[in-house]
Amino acid sequence: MSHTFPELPYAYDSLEPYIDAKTMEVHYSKHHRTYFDKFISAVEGTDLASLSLKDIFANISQHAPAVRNNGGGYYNHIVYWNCMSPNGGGEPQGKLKQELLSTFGSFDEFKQQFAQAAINTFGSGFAWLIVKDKKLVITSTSNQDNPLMDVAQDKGEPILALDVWEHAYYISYQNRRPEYIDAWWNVVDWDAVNANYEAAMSV
Ligand code: MN3
Repeated sequence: MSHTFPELPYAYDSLEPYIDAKTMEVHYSKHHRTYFDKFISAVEGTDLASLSLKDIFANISQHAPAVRNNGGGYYNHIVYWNCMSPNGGGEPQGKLKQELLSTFGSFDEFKQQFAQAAINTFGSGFAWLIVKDKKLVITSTSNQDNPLMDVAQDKGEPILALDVWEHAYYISYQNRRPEYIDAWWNVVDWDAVNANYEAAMSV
């Protein structure tokens, strides 16, 4: 298993005005890059070097904090980047839309519950939409944990990630996390989330 640092799938300034270019540049080229580099250092020369991230996460409680924190940071940001697009926003279509409606009653109700989970995440962490036992579940994790980890309260396959670390929004929004979340809906790439959903359901 070889790990690579992924390209950002769009330009730093392409999510403006919702997420500013400076935030994206620092977040991707500094924060994400550092998680990746430290993850590689933590697993290099160990038995973990040949394992997939998912296999590592499945037993994360048995590994060093550096693997948990940096492996999580490496993976979580990939999901977060890939769920956003300059052409995002609007509403989901396809099978995901049907499942969101049957689980939450309406798209607005889903958005409210997801935003609340993100707002209520104490300190640094992520809000997630996951597929757990073929059902959609909203959950959140602290620091760089994620729902693939054996330590997670709700375990499942992540299909949508929202980074609520202050580094994700502080330049534009300072302490106003709810404003960042409101803006973020405008860049969510529902086609990508729907694809994640269909992939998770076909496992
Ligand atoms: Mn981050």
